Amino acid sequence: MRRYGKHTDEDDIRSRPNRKGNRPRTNIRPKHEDAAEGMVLTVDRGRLTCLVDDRTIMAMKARELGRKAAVVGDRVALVGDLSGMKDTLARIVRIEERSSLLRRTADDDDPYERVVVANADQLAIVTALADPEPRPRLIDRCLVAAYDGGLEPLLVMTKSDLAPPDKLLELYGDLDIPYVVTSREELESGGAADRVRAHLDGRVTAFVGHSGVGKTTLVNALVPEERRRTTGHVNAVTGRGRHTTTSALALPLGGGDGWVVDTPGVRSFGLAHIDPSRVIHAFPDLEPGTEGCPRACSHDEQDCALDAWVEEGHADPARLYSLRRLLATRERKEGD
Ligand SMILES: Nc1nc2c(ncn2[C@@H]2O[C@H](COP(=O)(O)OP(=O)(O)OP(=O)(O)O)[C@@H](O)[C@H]2O)c(=O)[nH]1
Ligand SMILES: [Mg+2]
Ligand SMILES: [Zn+2]
Repeated sequence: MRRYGKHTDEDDIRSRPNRKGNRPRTNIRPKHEDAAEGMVLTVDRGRLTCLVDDRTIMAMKARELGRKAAVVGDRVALVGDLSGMKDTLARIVRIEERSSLLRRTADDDDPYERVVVANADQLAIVTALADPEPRPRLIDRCLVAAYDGGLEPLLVMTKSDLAPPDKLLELYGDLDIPYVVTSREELESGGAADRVRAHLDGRVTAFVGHSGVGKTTLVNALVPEERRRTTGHVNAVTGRGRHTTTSALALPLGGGDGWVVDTPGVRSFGLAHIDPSRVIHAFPDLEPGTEGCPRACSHDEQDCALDAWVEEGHADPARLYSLRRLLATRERKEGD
């Protein structure tokens, strides 16, 4: 996997301008060839906090980027004041190509697409076993968004001190998706962080889920306090005195070389941007069976070839059931 920010070899960045001697001579200088490489840690009203080498600097988007917006996890090229000193502002002149993109819409009719995070390789779908109640349809939607965006899913079930995980495990235990169950007690002993961390090392993991499921609690258990402090993130305090996350924030994992991205709680995970025909790509074990399907088969209709194919024993029937459930959830309007 690619290393970001802190893990980037500084010498590598500094020596880059010298390397142009190896390239054929040309009079056309690439724009901003002396720009520094950085990673977007958080975005707050047009101000982006970026990690450049070991410094946290504030930046804004340069006019030349037009309507293109940088999001958390983006690798960007920065010019201008890169000192990171108070009241300085660098300019982001380029957004590098993204390896993945987690997107959602507020609901399925919403044409406005929100990019949640760029360049994550894993999506931790966090669900509380109680308070708030688990919402399987929201989980299914997050799964579709993960597969569609090129992220591997991880299920995290929190608050097992309040309710047992049995029902959810019945639904998701056999889907070949890694999962972790955590409790208040294990949070305090450090056991929860250890078991989640085992899935995070060397990867960029975005934590998503309904508000109050325990995403920030978990992220805080995974990232040592001094690392959290450097980004100076401020969370809003709700009327009930609870802290709720208001913007996505990338943090370097403690005791490993991965990244975790905490995100604000969502009510729904709209999939308006996702073409249902792409959902099948999340099921490589079923995909060969679609060869016998009628043209433009939804894979959720009478003539779909998958039923016969699975009956012949080419794939686990539970997988077809799972595909159909995801396709059906895509059609529903409600997020829960
Ligand atoms: N009983 C119990 N409570 C937990 C557990 N994990 C988190 N909590 C509590 O759940 C509440 C919400 O936790 P947060 O971490 O703020 O939830 P969040 O998912 O970040 O919420 P948003 O930022 O609003 O999306 C807090 O009061 C936590 O102390 C758990 O395993 N068991
Ligand atoms: Mg939070
Ligand atoms: Zn089909």
